Amino acid sequence: MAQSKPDATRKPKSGDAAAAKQKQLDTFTQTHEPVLTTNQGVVVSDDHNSLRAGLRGPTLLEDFLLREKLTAFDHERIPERVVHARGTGAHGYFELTKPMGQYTRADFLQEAGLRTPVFVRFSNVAGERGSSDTVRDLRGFAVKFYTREGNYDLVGANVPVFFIQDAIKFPDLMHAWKPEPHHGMPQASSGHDTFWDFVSLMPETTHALLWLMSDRGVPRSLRMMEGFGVHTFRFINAHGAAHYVKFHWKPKQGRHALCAEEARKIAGQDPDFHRRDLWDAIARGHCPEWELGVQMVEEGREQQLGFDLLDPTKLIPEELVPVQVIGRLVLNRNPDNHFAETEQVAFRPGHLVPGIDFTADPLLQGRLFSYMDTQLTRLGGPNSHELPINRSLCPFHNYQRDGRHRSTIARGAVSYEPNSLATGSEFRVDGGQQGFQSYEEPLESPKVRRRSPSFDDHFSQATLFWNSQSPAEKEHIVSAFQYDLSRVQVPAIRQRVVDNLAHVDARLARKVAEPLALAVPDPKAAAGRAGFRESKAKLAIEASPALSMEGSNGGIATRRIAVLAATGVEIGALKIIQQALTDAGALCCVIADHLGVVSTSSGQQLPVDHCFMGTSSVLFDAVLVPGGAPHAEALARNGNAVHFLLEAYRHCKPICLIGPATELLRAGGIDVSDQPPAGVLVGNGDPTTRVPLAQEFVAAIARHRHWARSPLDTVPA
Ligand code: HDE
Repeated sequence: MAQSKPDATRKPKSGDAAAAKQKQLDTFTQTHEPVLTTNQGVVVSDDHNSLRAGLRGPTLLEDFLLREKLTAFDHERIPERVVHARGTGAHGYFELTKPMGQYTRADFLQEAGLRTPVFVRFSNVAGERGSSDTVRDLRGFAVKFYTREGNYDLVGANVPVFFIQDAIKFPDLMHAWKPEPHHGMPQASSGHDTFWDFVSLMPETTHALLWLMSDRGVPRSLRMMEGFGVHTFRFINAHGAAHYVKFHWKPKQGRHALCAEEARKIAGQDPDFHRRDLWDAIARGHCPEWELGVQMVEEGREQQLGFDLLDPTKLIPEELVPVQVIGRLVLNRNPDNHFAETEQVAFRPGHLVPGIDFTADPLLQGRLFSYMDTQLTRLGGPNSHELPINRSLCPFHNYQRDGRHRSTIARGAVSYEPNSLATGSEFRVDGGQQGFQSYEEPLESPKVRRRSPSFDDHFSQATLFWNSQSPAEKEHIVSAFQYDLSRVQVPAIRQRVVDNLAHVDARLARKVAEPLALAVPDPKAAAGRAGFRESKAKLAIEASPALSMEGSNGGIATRRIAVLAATGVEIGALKIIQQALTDAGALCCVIADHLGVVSTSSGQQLPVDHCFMGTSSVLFDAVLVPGGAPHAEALARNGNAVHFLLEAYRHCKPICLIGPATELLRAGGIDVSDQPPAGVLVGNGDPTTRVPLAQEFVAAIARHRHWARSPLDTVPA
C-alpha cells in the first residue's frame, strides 16, 4: 500500500529515521530466537500458569500476561455476515485469452496473456457461519480482481437470476429465509413456513425458486458450479461507446450435483464437505479452473430480446446471445489464514474499474449501498480497505483520513484538495484521461415509486428453465419442492405455491401437489391474488439446452473412489483398475472393517485408509468391490459394507463389482446377474477383461451419476 507522498512543508526527514528504526528492528529480529512474547514483545517465561497469591491462592489482577491473552481471545470473533456467512476462499489468477479493447477500456481486459491476481470467496446464502456446506441453497461466487487500475469485484452467484426485482424487498426475503426469529430454527434451510409464505406471495420469485429447487441447489463441489454476474452491466470502450454485458463462469471440471438425500446426509457426516473438497484439490495440485464468458448486447438491441435486461429475474438464453469466452480463472493457492483472508475479505459490487459500469437494474442499485454499509459494522469502520486481503496492489492515495483501525500514517498538514501547500507532492485529480468515468446515460423521467410494466412477466422464463431440464432433473425439481413443502405446516401456504406453479407448467404443479394433500393446483386462484400480475409474455425459444447440467463431463480428476475390502481380497484386477483411476487423477481409498491392513488372497498386506465406522458412501463418487470369495462373503455378512454399497447404488453412483462381489448387492435384494442396471459394471475376473473394465469404469465415473437406475424407493439404504 502506498503511503502518502512526502509533504514539501515537512522539515526534518523523518522517513530516514523510520528506515533506520526498521533496520534496527530487522537486525534485532534476525539475531533473536523466535520465542513466545506478549504483543509488546516482552518474552513470556511461563505460558502454563497464571500469577497466584500462593500455590493454592487466588489469581492476581496484575497478571498482565493472563489478561492480555484472555482479552485477545475474548475479542477473536467479529460479527458474521448477515447473509453469505458461511464461506471458503482461495487465491489465484485471471488470464485474459481474448483482448476486449473494442468493447471496454478496462486495462485487465486488453492484452491476451495478462494475468491479474484474484481472491475468490464461495458462500452459502442462508446458513450461519457454523452451518453445513451441502444444504440446499444458492452459492455466492465473489471474485476480487487486483487489477493494475484498482480492485474490481464481480460479486456473483451460482445461478443467473435472483428472487426479487427490487432491493427494497431484500430484507424481507432474507428474514423469511433465515431461521424463524422466535425459535431460531431451522438452520440454513428453505424448508419452513416463513420462506414459502413469502415466496408464494411474491410470484416474481418463481424463476429463481426453480433454480433453487433444481440440482443447482446441491452442487457436488464448488469447483463444479457455474458462476454468473446476475445483473446486466456495461462495457464502455475508449470512445465512450457502451455494450450491455452479462458475465458467466464456466467450470472446466464439469457441472455436477449431489443427490438431494445425499446432500442432507453429508451435512451430518462432514459439514465441511465443500470447503474440504476445494482445499484438498488445490493442495493436491488439481487447481480448479473456470472460463470467463460474456454475453454482449448492443445498446438499442435490448428491445428485441422480449424481456427487460434490467430485470434480475431474467437471463439471456445462450441460444439468443452466445457466450464468448474471454479468459480463464485458476485457483492455485489456499489461504494462509481463514480469518485474515476469507473472513475479512470485503466484496462490493460498487468496486469498479474504468471501462465497466452499472445499469439501472433496481436490485443492483440497492446493492451499491448495502455492502459498504454492512462492512462498516462487520469490519469495524471505514478502513477495511487497508486490511491486507482488501488492499489494492496498485498504489492508492487520497486525502481521506483517520477513523477506526487506520494503519496508514499520513504525513504533513495537507488533507484537502485543492491546496497550495503540498506543492509538488499533491494528489492531483486526473482530468479524465485515465480516471473512472460513468457512462453518460440519458435520463429524463419523472421520479416514481413504481415498477416498469416490462418487469411484469414472472413465469415465462421459469417455464423455459423447466422445459430445458432432462427427465431426471425434472424429477429432482419435483421432489425438492415436495420435500420442502412437506415441512411447511400451514396448508394454505402449500396450496399457494402449487397454484403459482400451475403458471409455469401444469404437470409440474400437479406432480408437486400429489403427496401433499392439496387441491388440484388452480392457476385462476393464483391469478386472482393480490400482488399477482398477469403477463402476456411469450417464450422466444421453447427450451435452452445450456440450462441443463445433464451430459456435462469434466473428467474424473479429484473424484473419490471407495474400494471395499476384507481378508482374502484379490488384488490382480484391483491393481489395474486402481492404476487407471489414479492415472486419470482420481483418489482411491481402501475401506475395511478396521484400520491397519487387510491380508489379500496372495498373502500381501493391503493398507486401509478408512474403516466403515469413520466414513460413509456419501463422501465418495464411486465404489469398487474387487473379487475374492472369502472377502466377498465377509463383506456380504457385514451390514455396514452392504449399506455402504446400497446407499451408493441408491444415489446412482458408478459401481464396479468383480466376480463374487455381486453378492453384496444381492444381499440388498438387487440382482445384477441378467442385465446390470445403469452405471453398474460387473467383471468376471478374467485377466483379459481387466483393462477394458477399468476404462469403462473411468467413463462411468466421468458421466457422474446414472439417474436411469430404478426403482430406487425399494432399496433399503
Ligand atoms: Fe448480496 N449481500 N445482496 N447478493 N451477496 C452480501 O454483504 C445484498 C445479491 C452476494 O463472499 C452482504 O459483505 C442486497 C445478489 C455474495 O463476502 C450484504 C441485495 C447477489 C455475497 C448483501 C443482495 C448477491 C453477498 C452480506 C439485494 C448475486 C458474499 C455481507 C439488493 C449476484 C460476498 C456483505 C462475500 C453478501 C446485500 C443481492 C451475492 C448484506 C441488499 C443478487 C456472493 O451487504
